[in-house]
Amino acid sequence: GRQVWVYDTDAAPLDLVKKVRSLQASFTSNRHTCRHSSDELLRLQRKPFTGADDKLPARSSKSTRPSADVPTIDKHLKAGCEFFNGLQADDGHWPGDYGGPMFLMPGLIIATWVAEVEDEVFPPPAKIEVIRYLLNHQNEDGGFGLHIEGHSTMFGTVLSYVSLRLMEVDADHPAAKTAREWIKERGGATYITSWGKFWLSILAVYDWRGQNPLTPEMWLMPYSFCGIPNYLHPGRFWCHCRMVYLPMSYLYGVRACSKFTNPHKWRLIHTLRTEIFVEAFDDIDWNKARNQCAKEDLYYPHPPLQDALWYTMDCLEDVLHHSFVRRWANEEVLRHVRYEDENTRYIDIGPVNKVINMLVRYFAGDMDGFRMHIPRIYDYLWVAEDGMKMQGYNGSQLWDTAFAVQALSSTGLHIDCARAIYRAHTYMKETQVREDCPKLERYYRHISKGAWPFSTRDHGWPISDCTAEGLKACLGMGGLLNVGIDVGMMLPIERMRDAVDVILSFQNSNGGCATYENTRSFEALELINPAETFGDIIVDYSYVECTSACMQALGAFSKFDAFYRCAHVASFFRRAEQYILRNQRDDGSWYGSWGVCFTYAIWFGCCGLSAVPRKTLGKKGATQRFAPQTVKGALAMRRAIIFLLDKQRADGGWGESYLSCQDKVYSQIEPPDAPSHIVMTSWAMLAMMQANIAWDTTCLAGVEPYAELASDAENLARRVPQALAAGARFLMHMQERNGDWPQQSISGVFNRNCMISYSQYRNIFPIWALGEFKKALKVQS
Ligand code: LAN
Repeated sequence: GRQVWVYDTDAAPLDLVKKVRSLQASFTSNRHTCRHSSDELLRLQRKPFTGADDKLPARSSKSTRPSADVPTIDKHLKAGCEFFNGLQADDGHWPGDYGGPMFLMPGLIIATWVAEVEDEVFPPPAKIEVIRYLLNHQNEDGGFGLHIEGHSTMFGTVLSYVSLRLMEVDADHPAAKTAREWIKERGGATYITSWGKFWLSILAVYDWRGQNPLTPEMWLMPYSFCGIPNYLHPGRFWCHCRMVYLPMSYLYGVRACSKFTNPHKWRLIHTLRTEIFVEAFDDIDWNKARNQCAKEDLYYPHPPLQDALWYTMDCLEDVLHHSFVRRWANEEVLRHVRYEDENTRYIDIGPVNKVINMLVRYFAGDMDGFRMHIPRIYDYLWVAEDGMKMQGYNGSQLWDTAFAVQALSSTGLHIDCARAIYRAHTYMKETQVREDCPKLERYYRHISKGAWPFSTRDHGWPISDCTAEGLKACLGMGGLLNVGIDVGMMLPIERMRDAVDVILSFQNSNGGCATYENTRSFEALELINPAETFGDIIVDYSYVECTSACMQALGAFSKFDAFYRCAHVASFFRRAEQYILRNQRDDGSWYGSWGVCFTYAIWFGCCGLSAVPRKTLGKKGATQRFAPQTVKGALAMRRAIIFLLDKQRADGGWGESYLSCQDKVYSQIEPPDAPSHIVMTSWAMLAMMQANIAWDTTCLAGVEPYAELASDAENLARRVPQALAAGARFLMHMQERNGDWPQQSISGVFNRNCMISYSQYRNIFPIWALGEFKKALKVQS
């Protein structure tokens, strides 16, 4: 699954050095035409893959849209699958762009520059693409966002500006000038968020005194004392949060910053110090700067309690910094950093700790460890039409492949897709994690044997819903035995049971599942979230998406092996269903934390509820009825469908804006007559079809307490198929002539406020929704 871009020198007769120079000096951004969501540019990227001529007729006008009948759908599905299967890599996964956040590339640029390996990591062709990327994502007002579609923020602008300058872009370059103006108009770089302050301190263009304490001593606290859990211990934080603050605390603890022997570099640092602040560097009041943050960046403002805490810690810092405890703490932190590096084969859990861990090894003088990091940098870099970016992970390989298998299987085009499915299955099998990491407790790790990660086996961190989707995809192979996948190739039952063990282990006391681990502390801890731009990062909470995926996997597994830990599975379902029901909003929707947004979560909500095994009441032969908890589920799904029906747009599709995620209120893509979103249309359709199947009204008619359900049934039974047909026609209408679908606005999210691209979704989900819709039509006829 490893994805590494290599520059093909034979294919580029250009004088690269000259080209870099010209980019640095005068290249004007083509941002107005080269946006992430531009259809035109994506076609440029995708064309070479297909080799096939146009398979579908030119896009028709609204009145003559493709009709939603089985032969037409089949034609579109065939074209869609052929195109999509052409993108599959030999090892069975679908490589793709997992960019979006804008604060990742600057971290890497600063780290490589400080550790003096920038020319090795960014040779001239890479440099061209990095500059292109940064310029392409500058906003019209001169600033840069937190992510590619976001409004300008101090965090994005200062870091991107500094990156351009480290890439030797001239200070007089129009992009640099406008960015600098943006920064200065808003009070200068002291208003950058705490993570920005961290990066600038490493670069020596900011003073560590202007940073709230990142005390490494927190790692010396006991995890629990006398059996009483210490809920403040970092080992109880969400793994992404703790793995970022871990190496940060080391670098803070030793006040790491660039020590240059190179006069050219020193000069640049001094120039930067004059460029990004409004006052002279030596006049900056660092104590005041500690808590400054631009209003554009503020998503989670510090509560006063937090400021009091940092103030106290800051007073303690003078003592701690020079004490033996600091050395002791740093050593402990270093052990954790090494453990993380080694157990992820130097990929590390994410793009932020990857780069900071690398710097820790550098500043600890461990040059062997540092060098081990270098080859794994490329796993994070991706080249697309907008340039070279640092991705949000080392890829989304397993996640996309698991969905792709389910989508392709739904089409019924088993012969056309046999090879792709077979190869994908191989990838799934290879990627399942086969063993736990060593010394789990010592390093606060959860079990991983049997789990699937999000990307590759080398990365290896187990995730609840990745395990669930992985297991679902592997189980689905059972239905494809007649198309070249024989029983011997199936994932062995012991390994499926390992996956079930992992899934069961993920359930929290509230019935839900979190992401990588169980919830280990309380929501109140969010009060000490110091990252102003992100929400809900301190604790690993339960999520509707993760819980639902686990329910679906267990549901699929229990059809296959009904007796394995069946009591535990039954109790899992009972509690998980309660969790999902409790988290439904009054309007019938669920809030989505990892995709945009309500549409995504409603899909999961409905799939989770419909996975609950149907218990029937009454004697054999008599009218069979749902067990009460399942009827509650049916009612909940009905409310969700009504919510979706209300949101359908005039063109037949659904289109939710990323603003839903940050505002937590449903918002439509603007303007109202803009085309709907193919991915959200697919999620909405999948949700409605899922709910419809599970919601078997005939069982309920005449059953007194549930009469409400049956009463409205006819009305819905008419509206839902119409809505589905309109959705299907919209999806087919939007398809490109070569079988691809256009890339539209961004559809992934994390920590409420930062968006992330899932570039395979535009093929996977329309195929899946059309596949299921075709099945539903066939059942009907
Ligand atoms: C991801 C990507 C996958 C995602 C799903 C599996 C889809 C989700 O259902 C559970 C959460 C998870 C695993 C997830 C969590 C947050 C991640 C790791 C990311 C969105 C990819 C990048 C992001 C990570 C936190 C980015 C680094 C930024 C920090 C604030 C540390």
